[in-house]
Amino acid sequence: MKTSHSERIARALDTFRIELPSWGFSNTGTRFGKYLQPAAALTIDEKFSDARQVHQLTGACPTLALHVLWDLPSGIGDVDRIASLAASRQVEPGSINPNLFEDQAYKFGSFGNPDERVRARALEHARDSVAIARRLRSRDVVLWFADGSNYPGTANIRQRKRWFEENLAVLHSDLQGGERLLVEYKPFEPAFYHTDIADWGMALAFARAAGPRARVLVDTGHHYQSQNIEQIVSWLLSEGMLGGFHFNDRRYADDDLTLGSIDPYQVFRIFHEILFFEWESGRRADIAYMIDQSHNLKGKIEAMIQTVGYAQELYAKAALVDYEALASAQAGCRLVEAESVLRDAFATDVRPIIQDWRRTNRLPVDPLDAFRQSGYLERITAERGGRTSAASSYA
Ligand code: PSV
Ligand code: MN
Repeated sequence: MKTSHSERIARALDTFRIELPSWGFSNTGTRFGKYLQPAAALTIDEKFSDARQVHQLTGACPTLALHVLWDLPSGIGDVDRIASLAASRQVEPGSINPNLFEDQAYKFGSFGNPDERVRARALEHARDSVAIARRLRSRDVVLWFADGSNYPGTANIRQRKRWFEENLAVLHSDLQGGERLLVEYKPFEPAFYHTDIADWGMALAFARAAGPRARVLVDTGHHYQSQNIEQIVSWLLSEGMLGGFHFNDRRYADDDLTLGSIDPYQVFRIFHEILFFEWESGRRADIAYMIDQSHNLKGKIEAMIQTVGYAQELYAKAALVDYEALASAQAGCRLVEAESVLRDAFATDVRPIIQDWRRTNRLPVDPLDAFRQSGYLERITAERGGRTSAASSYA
């Protein structure tokens, strides 16, 4: 007997977790400036507190990604404070993100900098980040490099690749047990001629060169227009090298728009490839799902709650794909039938089933409405609103 839609969705949502980014709760902007929000979090305590709201209302976000420079400015010296904040807010520290791009020393790169002293300094910061992750019992260190160049001929691309490989191998040798390095790629910004890890192939090569505990991280905003992201996902799954996601949507480039707000079908297709892989292989893909969005105009906590809801919806739709029917239609080259299997799942209105799942799990049926009714926003706006400081980070 086939499992019902409700059972399939409940099984999918019971295990679906998505990490929140600490930087998503603070004031951010574009290179043209910031519009400050009175309720934005300025301190790490406030970021944990806001993350807790999102987790309590959605039940899906037990961890908060931390950016070392922004959240642990004293590095390892901040670990005890973070650990006790996390315990009191009941949100665990999530992935640890070294910052290898804001210091003036990194003007011409970090791991790829021609100056050996800068490469050593960048490595030291990354190693500190591994130590921080261990102390906080965080599994993943996420490496994103702004390294690259703006003009042809100005950088020795092959030499920089070797320098990256050297530092990554040393960093990897620090890892123990289940600890992982996730290598993120991005083809543009802040460098506009070449970036040292421009695409998934380069990230894969670096992850492999680093060692067995390294994987690739796919940030959905870090692709060229119309790139087939779900194919990249399938390949990384098949290679056993997909470590995690930074989810966001985009219209043009790395726009940090709400997941699924522009192209929900693409997010569905990504989730489908993962769940199809799990069905075929009979095992769960070990993937860290994370949000990487900084909202300039939307209320930050509302935007996160909305994002988690969209993620759950699209994941639930993907869980409805009839794999037997799909596999059979694919094998028989019945194209219209195969495509329709996906379209049928995508077209299903899963919202009532998700509401039931929330009821069963003693969660608010409408998390956004519950947030608006809770008075939390009014309270933090009053408490935080008097501050004029713009001392928060860009993302
Ligand atoms: C870079 O665009 C990125 O996607 C990296 O993941 C950073 O850690 C994050 O955004 C915040 O700047
Ligand atoms: Mn990212």
